Amino acid sequence: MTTLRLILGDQLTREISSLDGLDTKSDVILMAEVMEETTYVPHHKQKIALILSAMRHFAQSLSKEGMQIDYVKLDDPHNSGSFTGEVARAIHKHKIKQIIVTEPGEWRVLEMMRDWSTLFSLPVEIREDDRFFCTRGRFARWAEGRKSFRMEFFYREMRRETNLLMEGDEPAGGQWNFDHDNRKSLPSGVKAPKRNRFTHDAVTKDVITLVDKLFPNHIGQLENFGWAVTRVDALSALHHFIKDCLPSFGDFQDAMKQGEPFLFHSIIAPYLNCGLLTPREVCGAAEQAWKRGKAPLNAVEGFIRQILGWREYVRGIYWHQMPAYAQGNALNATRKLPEFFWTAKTAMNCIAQVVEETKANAYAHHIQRLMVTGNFALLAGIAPAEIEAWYLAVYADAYEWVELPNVHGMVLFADGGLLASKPYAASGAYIDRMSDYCKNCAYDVKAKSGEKSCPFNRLYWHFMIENEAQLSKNPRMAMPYRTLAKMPAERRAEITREALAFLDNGDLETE
Ligand code: FAD
Ligand code: DLZ
Ligand code: SF4
Repeated sequence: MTTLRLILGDQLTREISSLDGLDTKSDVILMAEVMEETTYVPHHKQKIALILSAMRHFAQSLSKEGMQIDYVKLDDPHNSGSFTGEVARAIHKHKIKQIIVTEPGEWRVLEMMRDWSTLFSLPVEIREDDRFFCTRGRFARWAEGRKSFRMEFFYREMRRETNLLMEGDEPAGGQWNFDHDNRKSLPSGVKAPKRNRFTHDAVTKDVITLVDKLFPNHIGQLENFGWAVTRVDALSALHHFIKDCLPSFGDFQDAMKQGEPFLFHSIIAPYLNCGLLTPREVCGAAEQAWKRGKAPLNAVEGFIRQILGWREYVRGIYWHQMPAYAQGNALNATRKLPEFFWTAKTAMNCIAQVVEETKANAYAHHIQRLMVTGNFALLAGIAPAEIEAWYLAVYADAYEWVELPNVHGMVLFADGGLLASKPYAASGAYIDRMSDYCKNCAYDVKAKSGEKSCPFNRLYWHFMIENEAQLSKNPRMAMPYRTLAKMPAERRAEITREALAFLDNGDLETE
């Protein structure tokens, strides 16, 4: 019986469950570059190039192992443009009797796959994606009966279950979390290490030419494309991080510096998410660095928590809550996304820097995403769907299962507090403390009112006023609401006037 095994662009690992039990003589592996996936949001050019080049390299490596690959390129004149269309063509071409696939990372694609059995009158086996530490069933058991979910408790269970950074039943170093040692701003003498980026082979060059031709209007530049597109190079990126960056990862995890897009971050999320690296090997490598005395515990714990904790937690929430999750809008945010999220043309230096770096690298680190662009979207009341589509498009690591909970839950509080206990709202003072952006800005971060006052200051109090009914009862918001309660009515009116002037008329440069 001829079996079709479909491998998606974010399933590029030899261990993917859809390959279990493969019969190299009779089975056909389908990999398809399709327009639907390259355009369902206008992905960054580097993201498309990374996925297509990694897909082509992966297909070559499977082919060398003697597997039968049906690889469909984006510019193939017969390409139907969708997964469903390509599966249909493959069924016809290879006289397929059953389909095996690993569950996709996005609800949208799962819905598509669920129709295939009826559509093609064939058995379709959708297998679990066992690359994650926590299965969907395991997360559902953890979530059962809880009104709100908190990452920290989930993370401790994951530590116990995986035995990562454990000494018997106790966490290594006697604490689960070393964040009080982290979160430093970058002192002037500390230099970020030079990062190893990768040169383009013939396959990548072809893909870059194709992407340039087909997606001229998508955001981003391809000149400085430096992503790894093979497992060998992704492993080399991991080892470079463990050796040169991990020791300082914890200390400067939250720091931002103009002209230093990567600092001590790993830049491996795109590889984890498309399958070139596995979370188990990454966490294992970090733990080994600590065991060998090459990296301190605060750094290693902080790093492992991002993967074993946050990454698994947001995936759990995505699958537990979808499809309703995407529809929530707890703070009734309705504004359109300003054009400067695409162009970087704004007098707000922090936003301009982050958007420029995003365009150049398809990358921004967590605090830039959360506390600069995310914080702005929260304070300005940008409609969830608008800003979610932006995040899904612009980062090389963006897939809905990980992007949506981060944006909808962590950044926008649009789930009403299911994922985070309070909104991460902050005024300009936070950005000033953690970065050097403010000293190069047309706005004055210390000013609370007036045309030149930092928009984050104006929008922060406007956000508190606008959402008073919803948020003032939250015990974790007691501090700002105590201050607001003491504010004279005239000052409240001034805040509203000035915030609306900014939101409705644009900032200094765009007026
Ligand atoms: P590092 O800072 O080196 O962290 C190590 C790894 O931990 C990352 O590679 C990633 O796999 C994991 N990780 C860290 N934080 C998170 C988190 N909050 N959720 C899930 N995994 C995490 N991450 C994505 O992979 N895809 C996304 O689409 C995405 N969208 C985001 C949107 C917003 C608004 C925010 C605030 C965060 C988002 N993140 C996303 C999480 C995080 O910002 C990125 O994983 C990280 O910046 C990637 O860079 P890095 O590999 O250098 O990470
Ligand atoms: C993101 C992406 C892009 C841009 N292009 C393709 C593609 O052409 N073919 C493919 O198989 N996968 C692609 N992907 C990744 C898919 O969007 C991803 O597999 C689904 O969203 C499920 O997570
Ligand atoms: Fe951003 Fe305000 Fe600082 Fe300017 S002053 S960089 S707008 S936080």
